[in-house]
Amino acid sequence: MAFKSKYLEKVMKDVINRNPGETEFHQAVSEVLESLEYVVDRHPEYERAGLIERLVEPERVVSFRVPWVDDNGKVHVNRGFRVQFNSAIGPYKGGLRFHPSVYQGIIKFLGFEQIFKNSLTGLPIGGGKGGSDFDPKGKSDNEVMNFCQSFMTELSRHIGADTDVPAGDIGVGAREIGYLFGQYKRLRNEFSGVLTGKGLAYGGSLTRTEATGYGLCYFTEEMLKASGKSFSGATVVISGSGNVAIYAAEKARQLGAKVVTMSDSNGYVYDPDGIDLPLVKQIKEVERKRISEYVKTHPNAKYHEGCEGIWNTKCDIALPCATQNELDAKAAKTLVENGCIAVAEGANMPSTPEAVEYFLKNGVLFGPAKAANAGGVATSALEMSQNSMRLSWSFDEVDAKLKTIMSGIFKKCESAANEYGVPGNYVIGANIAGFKKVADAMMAQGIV
Ligand code: NDP
Ligand code: 2IT
Repeated sequence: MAFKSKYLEKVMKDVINRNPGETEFHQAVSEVLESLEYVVDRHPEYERAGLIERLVEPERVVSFRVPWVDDNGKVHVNRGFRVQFNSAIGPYKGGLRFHPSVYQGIIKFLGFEQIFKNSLTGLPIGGGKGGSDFDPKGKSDNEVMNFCQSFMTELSRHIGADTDVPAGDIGVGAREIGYLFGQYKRLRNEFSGVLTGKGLAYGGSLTRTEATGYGLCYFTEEMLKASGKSFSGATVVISGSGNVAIYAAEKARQLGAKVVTMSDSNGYVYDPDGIDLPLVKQIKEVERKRISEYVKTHPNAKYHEGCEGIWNTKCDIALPCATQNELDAKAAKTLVENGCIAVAEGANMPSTPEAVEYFLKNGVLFGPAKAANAGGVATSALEMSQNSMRLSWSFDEVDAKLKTIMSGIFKKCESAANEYGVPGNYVIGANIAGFKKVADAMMAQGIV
């Protein structure tokens, strides 16, 4: 992590010293600051205004106790977070993650990434993220409801339709959003668009469920098209089997590709005939079971324990859609050796910095998370628009807007990369394009 700019070097050092142990947060900041080397040289006014120092310090961090009672009457205590990172261009916006690995460093990395992602969408949303170390796996619906109600009882003090609008992420889907929304409405006596990803019966938007996965494929298709390639006839490896993975697989197939893998945190399935998506939806969305169930009805498919082996599968396109740092340098090398031409990140920060560097050095088309997976939050912003208007758009209307937004994001990444002399480097392109709008707004609003 050697910076040419003394200013950025100092900011990075301070981030490490002031946020001890938050390694994922350090990683996310370091990746953005590396791209900003290109910008700070041209804009000395940023240093005078302490702009980068302010950007890396959340506007507000809320951490709270979440007590809840299980079905046997036993009391549990989890920890809840909401990091309101940056509101320069709109109300804080970003998901909630419920997973045992959650601690402040994870929520801060996600909230920091969200600032630039949300800016890239072109819509008026600031950056935030929240969550808890609660594990919904193996809990009854009643236990999940008890937890969500307790979590919202505190969170409701800090959010609002014009202040901060949470949504889903790992472990938070339609069920959890429903319980959270119900509790907010009850506490505030207010029916508002305070959460997105809501059910269609109570203010949700069509296409939101599909949006991150579909958007990922729209972005990837644009990236492929710019190099004269496409999804058509391609073999695709997808990791994860949650919301993002499932709808990425659905769209990749619609675009003519064959998806051969899906995974969960226990292992992965390889199906040479192409993944049977209705079955995956049944196992994961309806029954909430493990992906290993898949092979019980598909004798041609093979289940492998452990997740790392998934990247040894020969493919043209890889879409990591599970979690952070799931794809390392060794995996990147294997993918390249096996002829992979494109990687686009459905998950947030799934590739390690070394893997990203390897892809870029070896001419792999690389779509970074904050651009490639922005379709989810963009459609959340469309849900907010519909809530404000008290109207609902059709599936096709929202899908068409999503497609336009994703191709707009690709163009922003492409042209920023060209402008700064690194054509094809969409990592630098996304970071700079996302940063600029936020920086302009922060400069205009004074020292706040
Ligand atoms: P889900 O909870 O629906 O699915 C998560 C999937 O990833 C599951 O298959 C899960 O397996 C797997 N997974 C989770 N943690 C790990 C881990 N530590 N190691 C291996 N596999 C793991 O979440 P989403 O699909 O919503 O989110 C997936 C990724 O996409 C995350 O990085 C999220 O931040 C990102 N994202 C989500 C958006 C959204 O709209 N939902 C928008 C943009 C990005 P298991 O069931 O075993 O836990
Ligand atoms: O990482 C993400 O962009 C999300 N989890 C979606 C956030 C949102 O507000 O829809």
